[in-house]
Amino acid sequence: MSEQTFQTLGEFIIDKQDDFKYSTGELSRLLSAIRLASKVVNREVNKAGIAEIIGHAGNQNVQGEDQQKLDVLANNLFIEALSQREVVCGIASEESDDFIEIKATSNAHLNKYVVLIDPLDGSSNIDVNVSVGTIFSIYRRVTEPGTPVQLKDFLQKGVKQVAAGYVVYGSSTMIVYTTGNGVNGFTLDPSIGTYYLSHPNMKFPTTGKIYSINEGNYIKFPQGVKDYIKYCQLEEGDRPYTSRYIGSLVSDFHRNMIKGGIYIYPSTSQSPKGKLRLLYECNPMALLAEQAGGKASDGYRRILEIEPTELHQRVPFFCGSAAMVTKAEEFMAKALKP
Ligand code: P6P
Repeated sequence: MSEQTFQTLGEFIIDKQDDFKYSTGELSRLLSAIRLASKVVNREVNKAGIAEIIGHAGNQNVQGEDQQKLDVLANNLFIEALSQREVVCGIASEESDDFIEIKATSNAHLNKYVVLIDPLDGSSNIDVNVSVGTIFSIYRRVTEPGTPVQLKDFLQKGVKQVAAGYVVYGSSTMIVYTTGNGVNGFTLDPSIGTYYLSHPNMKFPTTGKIYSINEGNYIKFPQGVKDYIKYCQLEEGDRPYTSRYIGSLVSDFHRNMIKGGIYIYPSTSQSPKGKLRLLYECNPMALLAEQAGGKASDGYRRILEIEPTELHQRVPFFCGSAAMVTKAEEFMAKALKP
């Protein structure tokens, strides 16, 4: 089948615009801005090895993690692309301590969307040529258009997301996103810079045989997680499962959504809240998971119902095939019983 028969991302965004009540095209323009920035980041990621931009930028981000030069570049590219399209009034990023009020255009404060983004998740993988990703989450502001954007515009439950998605810069580059009507995946043809609808209506298999967790932290895990890992490894029924852990949330999530599986980043004795951030990692991935028929919790509570209290807060994260997440939750609950 020739490429021309595949719908492009641009055509898809326009076609789906009517899915929104009172659609004014603003969300379409927002998604197009993400599409554009992802192509530039893709180009930079793909030449990182030779462009003298790998390695550390010499700074640390709000998480105290070394910022890779590409982190900084990706952050700036997405902020620039989103600021110039007069649809966003504020941005919060893993790479920025506080949220950013958009003032690039005179009426930016009238815009109705805020975006939360992890511009380059898993960036420590860049120097070893392993796939990385961008994760984004989109909300309507809760404060009045025309007033300055406030923290409460960002501290919204995940169920309030208008759209969410990721870019995976892997063996091919894909955008996978939802606007609340299912999940669709688009693959970039880098030779012409066009994304084509390659994975329509993506669905998490209800169960699977892959578990993704950094077992190097085993001794620091809660007992329920230790018990679940042992369950996965037991020779019984359809087990033992396969362990696959790339160290890049977007890549582990993407593989599990296609093949079936569970990704777990639990609390540890060292990090009682886990490592992943609720607002720009767990909430968008949880919305995608649920829209694809999967499940996402902190081991006990639905991720999308957690009331945020701070911009960079962390939560434990169990996400993937619904039956597998439910089974892991059963072990977590059982371990709490006296
Ligand atoms: P660890 C990358 O830093 C990230 O946020 C996720 O993409 C990834 O799954 C996880 O952290 C890896 O963390 O502690 O296992 O190296």
